[in-house]
Amino acid sequence: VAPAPLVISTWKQPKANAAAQAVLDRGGRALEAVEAGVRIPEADPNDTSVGYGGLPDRDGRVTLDACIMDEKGNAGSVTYLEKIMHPISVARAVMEKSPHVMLSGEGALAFALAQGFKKENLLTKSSEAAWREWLKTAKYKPIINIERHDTIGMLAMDSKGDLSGACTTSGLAYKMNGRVGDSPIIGAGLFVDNEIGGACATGLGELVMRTCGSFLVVELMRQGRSPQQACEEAALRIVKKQDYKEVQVGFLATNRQGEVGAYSIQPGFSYTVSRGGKTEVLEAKSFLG
Ligand code: SD4
Repeated sequence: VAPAPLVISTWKQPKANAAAQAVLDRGGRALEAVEAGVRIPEADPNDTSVGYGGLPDRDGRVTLDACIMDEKGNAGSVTYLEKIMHPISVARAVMEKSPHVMLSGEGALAFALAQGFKKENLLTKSSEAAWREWLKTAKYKPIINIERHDTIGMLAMDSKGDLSGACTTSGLAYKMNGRVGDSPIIGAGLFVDNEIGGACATGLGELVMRTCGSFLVVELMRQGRSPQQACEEAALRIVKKQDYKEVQVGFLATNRQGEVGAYSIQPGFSYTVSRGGKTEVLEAKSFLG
């Protein structure tokens, strides 16, 4: 199989992959592809873990985290961004049009508005209803493998063999107000090094942040591990030190040769691979599988 073009994403994301693939098919950059790809779940009100329709924090606020990295090692990120449907595009604007890597909260929103993004209400009726229902017991227990389409992390390789990645989420439902997860943190939720490969993570961000998960996967590949071996070792690093029994973390990675690896703690982590005109949803091997 030719290594590129290639699109891989966390969870079952055939529509997102198709949007990214379309960019690569017309010769576009991997960066353009991952942005176009993850904008699909961001705009989907039925995806309750990303963008519009995302479940709110415990105060009823939808707060979004996203980051993006290109083949030159440039990076952009937004955290705790409210009222903007496409945080990934704001992250890209931070990367390309600001002197910074990460903007947060009100500052990120002001920057987005100055860049021409529009303010929108992202809390759908059904997400609001779910939150009101949750308030009755108000027990915080992150759910494993939410509906099998969750936070999206996406990596793409274009026809030049260049790699880019994107990650976007509304974070964990009913998190504390102000909580930021792994997804917008370069090296935790996403890392790309064009010389080696790229990795992204999904699941309970606290576990990923404590181990710089995606950076670790890329560094393990640098030391000679295959993407599969690297994802497994990064997950093992987590289970050795942290309480993993009832939570999920999944890693997904590719190297420059276009080999793909995925591994999770709990069974049920699916991922989507598009290459050579074919898209497949696969289930990762898991520690407890
Ligand atoms: C977070 N890692 O905010 C995200 C959530 C996620 O699958 O990936 N859910 O911690």
